[in-house]
This record gives sequence, structure tokens and C-alpha cells, in this order.
Amino acid sequence: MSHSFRARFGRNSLFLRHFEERLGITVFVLALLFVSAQAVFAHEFKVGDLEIGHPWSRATPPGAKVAGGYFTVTNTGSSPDRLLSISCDISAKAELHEMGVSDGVMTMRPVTGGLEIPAGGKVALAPGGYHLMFVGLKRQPKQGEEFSATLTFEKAGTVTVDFAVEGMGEMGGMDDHAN
Ligand SMILES: [Cu+2]
Repeated sequence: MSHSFRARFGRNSLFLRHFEERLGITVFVLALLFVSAQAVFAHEFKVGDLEIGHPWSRATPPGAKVAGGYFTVTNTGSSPDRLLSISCDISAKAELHEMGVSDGVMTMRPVTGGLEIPAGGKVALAPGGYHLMFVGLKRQPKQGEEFSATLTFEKAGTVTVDFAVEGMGEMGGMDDHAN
């Protein structure tokens, strides 16, 4: 009686030990993933007095013709600059758009004359506001990959940045590119 009990108990504690080891490895792997995700997504590019922070895009459903592009621009200089144009390989063209509410309906329109980056200021391109729009996608951006695009500023010149592609639902439900 007591002999078989001990045997069973021994097996259980062995199982528990293995379970704990596996849990430890899982936590370690998750920590590594977290660190590498930070390294990939907290990326920054510099040109002249401008810092381009974390360019990112969203994965698109099959057949989608457009994708958004988002980042921040910080101007550390003492004179304003202006984002004039964008070029890329992933789509036929890239436009600068602005979202706004017109008669209670969310609309977006191309920004004409470029986007001013004030001296000492920071402008965010984000879902629901200013954004890039990659129009005429040649392929669907996939979550986890990066694609490059070149931004041209009036004073700072051109800089090629990498857009990190995040999940389709990133930044919550504001689907500004459904058309
Ligand atoms: Cu748009």
C-alpha cells in the first residue's frame, strides 16, 4: 500500500519538475521575443535636423489596393521643414492624406503643398489623422516584415526608412483605408 503510494508520488513530483522547467523556458523565450520586438519596432531614422520615429504600416487583407503608413517627425532644428513627397516599391504611388470629419462623415483627402514640420516641433502621422497612403499595392504587406520607402523633405532632403508591418487590427478599429 504505502509502497505504491510512494511510487505514484515520485512520478508526480517528477512531472511537476518537468513542468516547471518547461514553464521557465517558456518565460525565457517570451522575454527574448519581447526584447527583439522592442529592437525591431522602436526604430528611428535621422536626416538633417529631422528624426523619423517608428515608421509602421498594417497588414492588409488579400486584394486590398491601399495601405496606410505612419510615423512621427521631430524637428530639432530652428527652421521649419516640409514633407514634400514619398516614393516606394510596394505600391504604384504614395500620397500624403489627412482625415477629418465633414458633415459628420469621416473623410480623407490628399494634403496639397506638403506637410509642415514646425521648428522644434513634432508631427505625428497616425490612424485617424495625417497618414501616408500607399496606393496601388503591388503586393500585400505581411505582418512581421518591413518594406522601405523614401521620404523627401524640402530642406533636410531625402531619407529611406523601413516601415514595420504590424497586425491588421493595430491601433483599434479605425479602418481609414477600407475604400
Ligand atoms: Cu488615406
